[in-house]
Amino acid sequence: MAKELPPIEERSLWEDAHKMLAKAEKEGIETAWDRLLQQTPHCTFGESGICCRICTMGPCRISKKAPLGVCGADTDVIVARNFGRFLAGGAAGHSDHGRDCIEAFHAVAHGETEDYQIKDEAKLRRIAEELGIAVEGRELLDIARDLVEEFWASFGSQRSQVCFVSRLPEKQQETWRKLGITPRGVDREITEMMHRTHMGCDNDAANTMLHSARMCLADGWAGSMIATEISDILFGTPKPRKAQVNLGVLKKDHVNILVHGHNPIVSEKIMEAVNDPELIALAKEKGAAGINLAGLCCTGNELMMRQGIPMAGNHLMTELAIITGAVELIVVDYQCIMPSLVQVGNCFHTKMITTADKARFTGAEHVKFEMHNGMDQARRVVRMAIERFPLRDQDRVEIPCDPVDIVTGFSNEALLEALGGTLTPLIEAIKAGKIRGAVAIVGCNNPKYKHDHCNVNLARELIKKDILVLVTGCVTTAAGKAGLLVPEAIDMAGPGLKEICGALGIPPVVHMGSCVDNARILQLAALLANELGVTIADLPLAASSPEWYSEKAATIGTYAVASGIYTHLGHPPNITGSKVVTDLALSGLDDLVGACFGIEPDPFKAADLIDERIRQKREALGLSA
Ligand code: XCC
Ligand code: SF4
Repeated sequence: MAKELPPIEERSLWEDAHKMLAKAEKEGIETAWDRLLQQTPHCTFGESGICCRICTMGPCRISKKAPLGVCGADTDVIVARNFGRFLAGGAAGHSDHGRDCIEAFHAVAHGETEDYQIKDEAKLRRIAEELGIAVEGRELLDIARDLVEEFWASFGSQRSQVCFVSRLPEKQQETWRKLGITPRGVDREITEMMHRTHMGCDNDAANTMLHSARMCLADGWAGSMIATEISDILFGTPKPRKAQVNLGVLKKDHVNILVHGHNPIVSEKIMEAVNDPELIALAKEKGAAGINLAGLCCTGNELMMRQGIPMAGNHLMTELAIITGAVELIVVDYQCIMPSLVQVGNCFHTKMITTADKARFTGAEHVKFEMHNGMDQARRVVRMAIERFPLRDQDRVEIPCDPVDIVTGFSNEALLEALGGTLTPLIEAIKAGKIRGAVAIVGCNNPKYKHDHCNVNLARELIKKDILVLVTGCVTTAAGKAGLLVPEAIDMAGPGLKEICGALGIPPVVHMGSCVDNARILQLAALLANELGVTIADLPLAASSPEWYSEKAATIGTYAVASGIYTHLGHPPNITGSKVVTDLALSGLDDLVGACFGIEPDPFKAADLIDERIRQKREALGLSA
């Protein structure tokens, strides 16, 4: 049992984190690392997934002495049910975010708001056409209304499959149909998971696992994909642009506002409000040089991808950002927001504002954002931040470093443009072995690891092996801070990758967005598979989430595997108490969907594991290893 915290340098890879952890210690402010120590050792029943709380004949814990729950459920059933519900939480999170995007799009299409507009008309028309909606000679809003209905239909169970399954190669659709895992409707699959895992329903672990796959596919190919496509339509499809990352993006002489959460619907309006000349004048009246906006986590990714707004930090940097003492206000929507931010804010003058009725925090102030009042509410929030500037104690402010430059904005549209309009140059580079494959490194931070050590080192090792790396979510900030998201990073890449990225003027590690934007990577995989006349499982692709923590990350991993993409995780989900479930995850799924999970905490060994997988896929395609 760990009795004390590791030294500060062992808790994070970064200087900005070290300095803020030292400041926290000096000022007696508790962080996630302190609380992890208090929670260690963790409950081993929970860790291996063999504690069942599904009914009140229990709770039941499985042991040698008591191998069955009161109802007779064994460890396999219990673990599969627990894991299914865990994944349901992740699918619900992304997909409810997607639903909020449809509501916004609905309001725009029906003229119910002036605060949101259609920014990318061409993308709206393109997607409508792709989904079989007539576009010729029709008004934009007419098309938009039809597209809204198409998206709503992917949430219920009105159709035999969600809309974007059509993006997959026919052969792969056939595999899913045979296995019975074609997702029918986002809400239907999540609800069915809750039903199946009620006491006395699905008591066959493998069968529950198959439904897990189907439900996660509904998230990837509908909930998340719809969120991404609508966000592009409403706020613009990302294009390559410069931005900056780390705590150095905060400014000592400015009013600093942080946006945290996931959905761009709130943060985009805050960004408009900070540029309002009246509010800038007010900030100056209060003694500030101006208003500075920075992002955290995924809403930070959304703003950075589209608008170049700087990123203050990823998941484990959120408490530390407040500890700079320079933040007037943090405005949040939902997901991955530690409740401790209220407590840390109370140690300073930092105010926390919540905006969604489904994510309120005791101790924070609630400013409800709705479609018809988004802009007014955003101005109100920015004004509150400005009013707090005079309360700041400048003697306690410490901005620990200078920001690092990055290039962001690689939507599939932008990637295609960089390639000259077709995938051919990329495919040729893959065939020639100059780019041996591609790996998406995605997901979170977890204080059980040295912060960002695995995220960064895995990316570094893979590009050395001529493997293109795509990043989203909290791995983005890690890669950015390590200097991997600029074209000059090709100097750290193998010769083939260096040549190709150098010719295209792109970094060897490409930022593709937030966590829902992993759907962009699914789409890219499908485009490549269709172009080559194979399935996604045949491609030299892999995914990895080295420092994951959330239900959503597990759901992403599961839809990646079910889509045919081998997925590495730094540590297993809480399933190790069941041999059936663990074997399925680590190998059995390979026979069914052509991919499985691999577990390895060491990033250097993980790079070899992934490299070996890519080697096999290349050989099967008749390409040099
Ligand atoms: Fe959350 Fe998306 Fe994980 Fe970061 S990467 S800690 S889920 S913010 Ni999604
Ligand atoms: Fe126990 Fe079965 Fe109830 Fe779970 S469902 S708590 S194993 S009796």
